Formats: sequence, C-alpha cells, structure tokens
Amino acid sequence: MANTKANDEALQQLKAVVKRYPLVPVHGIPLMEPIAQRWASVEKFKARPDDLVVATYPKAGTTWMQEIVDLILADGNTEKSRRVPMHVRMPFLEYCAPPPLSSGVDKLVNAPSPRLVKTHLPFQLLPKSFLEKNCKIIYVARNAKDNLVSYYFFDQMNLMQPDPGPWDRYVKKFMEGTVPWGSWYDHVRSYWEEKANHRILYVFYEDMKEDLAREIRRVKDFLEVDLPEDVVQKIAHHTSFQVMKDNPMANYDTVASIIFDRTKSSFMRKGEVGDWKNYFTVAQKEAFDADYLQKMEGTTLRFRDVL
Ligand code: PPS
Repeated sequence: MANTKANDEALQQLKAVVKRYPLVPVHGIPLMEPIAQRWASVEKFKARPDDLVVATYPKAGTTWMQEIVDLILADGNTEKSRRVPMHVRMPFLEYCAPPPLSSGVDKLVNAPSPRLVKTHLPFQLLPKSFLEKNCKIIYVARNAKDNLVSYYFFDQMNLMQPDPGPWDRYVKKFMEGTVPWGSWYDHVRSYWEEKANHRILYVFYEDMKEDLAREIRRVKDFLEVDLPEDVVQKIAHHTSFQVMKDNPMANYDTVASIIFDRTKSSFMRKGEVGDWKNYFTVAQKEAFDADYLQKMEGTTLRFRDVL
C-alpha cells in the first residue's frame, strides 16, 4: 500500500516536468530549454584523460556504439553489460531536465574512472577539457536521409523534444538545422575535419550494417583492447539489431511511457539503411539532394546510399 502511494507520487512528480521543451540557442545551436539553462555546468565540465566519449548527431547509431564500447571494455561479458540501463552505464553529458529527472553532468562528476560519456554536442560545443586532456572520441555518422527519418519518428515518441509536426515541414526543419542539436551537415563535417587534430575514430552506421565484426575490430584497436576473434563475434551477435531490441538494458524500455510514447514509435524502430526511400517523395528527394550538395561542398566526407 505504502509502495503504491510512493509510486503514485513519483509518477505525479514526473508528469509535472514532462513536456515538449522549446529550443533555446546555445552559441547558435538550438538545444532544449533545460539544457540551455544549465549550460555553464556543461561548458566547464572537467574531463579526465581516461574519459571515453561517444559523440553523434542524434539518431545516428549512438546506442549501438555505446553497447559495443561497453562490451569491448567488459571483455565481452554480457552479464556485466546487462546490469543496468545504458543511460546509467554511459551518462548523457549535456542532458538535463528538472527533478526528479537528473542531469548528465551530475551523474558524471563523481563517477569512477574510466568514465564513458555520451554526447550529441557538435564539435565546437564539446567542453574544451576533453580536448585539453586528449580524450579518445568515437564519432558515429549516419547518412542524412535515414538519420532524418529516424529523428522524425523519435521526435514523435519522445514527449520531451519539440513536436516534429508534419513530415514535409520536418524535412525542411532538418535541412535548416532548426531541430535539437542543430545542423546535421555542420555536425558530421566538424568531427570529420577535426579528426586530423584529435584522437577521433570516425565510424559510419552503414559500415556497421555492412560488416559489424570489422567495425568492432576497429573500435577495439582504437581502445587498445586485445580481444580474441570469438569474443568479437560474440559482441557482434549481442549488438545485432534484434538482440538489442530484445534487451531492456539497451533498448530504453526502462524509460517511462509518459516520456517515450511507444504507441508512436519504438526506440529500436527498424535499424535499416535506405529506409528513407519509404518516406521521401520524388520532389522532396530532389530538393534535399540539391541542398545537400551545396551544404557538403568542399568536404572529403562521403556517405553511401544517400543520393
Ligand atoms: S539517440 O536517441 O540519439 O541516442 O538514438 P541513437 O541510438 O543514435 O539512434 C537510434 C537509431 O539507431 C538504430 N539502432 C540500430 N540499428 C542497427 N543495429 C543496431 N544494433 C541498432 N541499435 C540501434 C535504432 O533502431 C534507431 O534507428 P531507426 O532507423 O529509427 O530504427
């Protein structure tokens, strides 16, 4: 009885803070209001040399890479990786919402080393301390159109992000960069250019789909972890779409349904390359491609399956 009352109170507290927060520019990048309000704590975050950062534009394969990294560092011990949800194992640096929800910085500050850090910040907003301490950064990039489709569905189901609105309008917002964390184009380009100057491993979602074991080997080499091939294969199995979809510690099933409305979409939605072909009209594709070529002019960064 007492337990039910406590649960009811917790739910009421949560309900009071769950809303679609507006975007507020932080150094020109639109971020949800609670993040902008506590920006100073992110900006002055003190990194440690053995912090490992997984950086992505939202919906590029963050959780997939987080699970891979966690398993590599646990020598493939799946029991260990199934101990707690991903957002506890690898806190989301800039994430912040009013209590009872907590902030990524609060979770990280007193966490033991080596800390694993998730971020969606574009390179120019990454706390400088990570670069001063020469921390390793793994960046995952996904082709723009699939990334957009995944984001569109996520913004429908995540009731704390701005409403995506109708599909046609959303495509334009993505192109303009008026979605949370800003321009996809600037994001993927910034880490691509900066990998020449910092310890950044750049990984493509499409490459992970093509040959997951190969990409796991790249990650473990970057992390300087020795793993026999059978453990690499075990990690590839454990991080396949279906196994992760069925793993509540990786699939965000632990997030309350008043935040993630699973009647709209599931977090592990499809996990495919080329799903955009099911949503873009011919006219939308043409406009998107023309704009894409302009925005990506002058970079050596190339995505497969995008045009
Ligand atoms: S978030 O909210 O930004 O952290 O989301 P993120 O994890 O970056 O992206 C979610 C999309 O990644 C897909 N995903 C996978 N695809 C293939 N294999 C595996 N194992 C995998 N794990 C996650 C997930 O399904 C989302 O993509 P869509 O296209 O929406 O299905």
